Amino acid sequence: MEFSAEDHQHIRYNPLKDEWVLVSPHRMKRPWSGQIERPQEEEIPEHDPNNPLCPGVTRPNGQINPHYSSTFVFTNDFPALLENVPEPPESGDPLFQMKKAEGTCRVMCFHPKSNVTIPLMTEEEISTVIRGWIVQMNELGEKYAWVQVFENKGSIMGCSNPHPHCQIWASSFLPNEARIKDMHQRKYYEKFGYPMLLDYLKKELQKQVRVVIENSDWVVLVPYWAVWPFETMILPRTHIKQMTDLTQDEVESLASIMKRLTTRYDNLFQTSFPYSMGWHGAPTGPYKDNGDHWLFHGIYYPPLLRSATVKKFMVGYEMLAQCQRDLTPEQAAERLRNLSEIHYKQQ
Ligand code: H2U
Repeated sequence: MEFSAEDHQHIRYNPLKDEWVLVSPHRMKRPWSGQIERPQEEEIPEHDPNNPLCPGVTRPNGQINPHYSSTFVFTNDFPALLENVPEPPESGDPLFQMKKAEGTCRVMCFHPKSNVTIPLMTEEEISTVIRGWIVQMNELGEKYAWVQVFENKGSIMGCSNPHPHCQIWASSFLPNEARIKDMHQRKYYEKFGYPMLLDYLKKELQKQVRVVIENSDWVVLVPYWAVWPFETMILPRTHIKQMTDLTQDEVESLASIMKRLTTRYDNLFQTSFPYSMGWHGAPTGPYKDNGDHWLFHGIYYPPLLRSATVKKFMVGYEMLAQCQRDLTPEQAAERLRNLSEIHYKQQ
């Protein structure tokens, strides 16, 4: 029998993280009798006077949000990272290591209206969000090693508030994902003299099997090593190392491709598509170097697998052995390619 990646199980390598994923495409045919998620709450009011992220609302800590008309950033009232804390003592025992962790956490509201998600925003509004991220990256990146901008969207992803927003966590240390990706991109650069992800993108553009959409500056693809069913990456065509390097044109073209991608996501199962997404780029602050091995990129990790109500669980084998997927990345890319860029709510 001849091997076909669409039919036969195999493992694939992720060079960014030095990890493997098990791909089992034959399992796509199995019936689902497990958990069905409740459809997400679709009818969200434009303004809720009890929602602490809305304009003009008094938050539980007594602070009053301004009547903001575009984006609004504030320090998280319940931050996981604080700025000034005592340092733990040095430990000589390799089995009991602690290190200092300083940082700050912020919340950025994307839009004054609670029912306007990224795909429903205008490109200009999304550009304003990206410019807001750049301001935060510039400011926090002066001091901190890593500034993680991330959006948790949908209650299925643990998002506690339907108002469109993201979080920004800045830390004195490199978190695991950053540290591992930094290490493997650096090794690749030292070996081949070229950034790993630019090499990867060149090859994906030749193959065209996992590319979903493109514009003059950006490419969206389902990575060869994707673990989530409809996981995608947004990659720049040129050697951009950090979000703060973007030109005005690149901000606008990024806003455009984000809108196109998230519209396709919403159209896939005709639902406000849940995901965790965020941006990775060269480390900052005390960890900043020339960053030549880095390519700035966005990552979307959506949990839905078959419908608006059936999600992929990362449990069992994933927790104890390694990640596994049924749908191949090529099949996922084709599904996403075949979708309309007119939002189902606006048709
Ligand atoms: P998530 O929905 O992604 O969990 O983000 C909401 C964040 O907003 C959460 O981190 C913060 C929470 O701590 N928050 C405030 O800082 N103040 C509030 O009054 C409500 C929520």
